[in-house]
Amino acid sequence: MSVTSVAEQWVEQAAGLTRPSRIVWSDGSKAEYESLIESMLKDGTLLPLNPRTYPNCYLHRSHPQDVARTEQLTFICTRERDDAGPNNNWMSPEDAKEHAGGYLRGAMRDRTMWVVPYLMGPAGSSMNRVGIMVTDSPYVVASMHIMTRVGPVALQHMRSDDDFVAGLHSLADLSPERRLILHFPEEKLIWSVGSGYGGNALLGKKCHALRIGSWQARQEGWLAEHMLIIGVEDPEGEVTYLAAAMPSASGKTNLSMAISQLPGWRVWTLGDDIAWMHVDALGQLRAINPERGFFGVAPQTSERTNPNAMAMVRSNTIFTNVALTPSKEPWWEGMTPEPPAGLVDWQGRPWTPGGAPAAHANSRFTVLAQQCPSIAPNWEDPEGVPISGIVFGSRRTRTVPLVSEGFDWTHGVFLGASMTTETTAAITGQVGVVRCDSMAMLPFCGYNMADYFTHWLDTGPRLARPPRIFRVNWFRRDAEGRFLWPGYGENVRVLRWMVERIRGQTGADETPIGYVPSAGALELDGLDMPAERLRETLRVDRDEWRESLDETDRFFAPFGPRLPGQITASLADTRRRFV
Ligand code: OXD
Ligand code: MN
Repeated sequence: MSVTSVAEQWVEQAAGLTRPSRIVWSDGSKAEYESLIESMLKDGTLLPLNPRTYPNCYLHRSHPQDVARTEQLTFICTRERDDAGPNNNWMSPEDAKEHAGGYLRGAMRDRTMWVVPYLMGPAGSSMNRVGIMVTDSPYVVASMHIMTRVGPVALQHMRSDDDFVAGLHSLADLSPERRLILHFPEEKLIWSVGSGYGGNALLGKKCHALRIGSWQARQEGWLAEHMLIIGVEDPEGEVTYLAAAMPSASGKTNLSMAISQLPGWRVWTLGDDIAWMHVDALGQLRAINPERGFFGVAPQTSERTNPNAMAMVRSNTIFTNVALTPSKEPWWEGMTPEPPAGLVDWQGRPWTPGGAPAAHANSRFTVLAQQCPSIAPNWEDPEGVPISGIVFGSRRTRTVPLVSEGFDWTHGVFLGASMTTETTAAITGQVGVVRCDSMAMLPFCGYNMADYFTHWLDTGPRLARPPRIFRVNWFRRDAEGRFLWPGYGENVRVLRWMVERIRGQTGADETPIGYVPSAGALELDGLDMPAERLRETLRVDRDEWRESLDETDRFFAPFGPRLPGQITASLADTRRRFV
């Protein structure tokens, strides 16, 4: 299929507003990528890294005030305010367009407007979706090449003339005062102005695959989730697929690429951030990764925490806001125990140890998924993979045990809805502030989250064998503040317990919050884990939980009567079980 008249009209409209000097349709080819890189090297948007040790790798330094997602400037623009819900900032579509229209009018004057048709999901899959974005940022076009499938392949997958999510992106003047990230789910439309940062500007990712995607998923009966996808292979070679939601800074990318410390077991990577999940004709939940690459956080990635990621970023990678060594290699906090001498910080200034971090805390790498040594051979299977377990992560010093399993689908949805995370000193200066982040979707759900919980609850009965739902917390600490569980590759021991639960092969003890592994059920061979310490990692404490359930109650309150009765009932049942 060639460009449709609807798409052409939309591009004309976008050009009419932004007035570019030139319009170029992106073809997604290698030659196009190379010429984008060349032009960015010429104008200083990219710096070359050491071609011997980091071939085809580049460093991009963003505007210092444009380094992260800006949730306060992100809006869901539905006709009815309640459809966006208390979980979103809301603006009426008219106000939003008037406001942002002012920033966008003439914003591409003397610039090239790239038209980027992109496909989210593997070619040939009934679960994939098309977007067409326009942008005046070559960095965004090159990054879209890595993160999505760009070019004719996208247009070929349109199922009708208007079967695409339209995205208008302009850097404009990059001013935070004139920045807005707007979603119009009723029009399948995104407007993003004033930011070149990935989460704001690579429109396929958070804007399309999660915010507009979650809206479409509810209408069409599927799930668009902020989840990694992994395959856990047992010693006999059988693979069980899991999807997992984790709040930020909870080791999601690390888990998706974990190297098993448990002999005979291995983890296959299918995705590190987003899962689109559909119920197939047999009632099986199946997941695809809509993305083609990883846009991962660099700091704390190391040979110890994630050797697969370290290997995959050694070539063909765009780094953003990392520090630079004198031999033109990237560096970030946590990469090596000691910083190398002579670093230049993320803003290009000579760096002195002991001051501000050399790499920005949200510095990133952008790289094709196929470069990951643990990428699953079937990660682009158009049919997706069958999901047997769903995992909700918490980051909590106290209260939440290492692992537990929900009683059933409804209880599992409650576990996801009441997911919590704790801020660290690095984030707020105040340790231990507990926040609710339902299904890790709080910043990404494109509609009222009460309706999102209802949609999850409604999905259960459509499944022949609903996946088991688990909750994990790798971050519980002892009285001295030490982590109780070693984490990283040892987390595979927990994954193994999940797989054995799914297969009905292992035991569990019932607690008020769900099932926890019974004595001996977690494989601990080779691990220094005295019985007392294990008990502490799995302990369910009545007083801690009562406090936590009060927090959950406070989080649910703004949703009012729209909150599904089953969620309220699950909370009340949990309270009752603690009496
Ligand atoms: C991400 C995020 O970049 O969740 O994946 O912010
Ligand atoms: Mn994410």
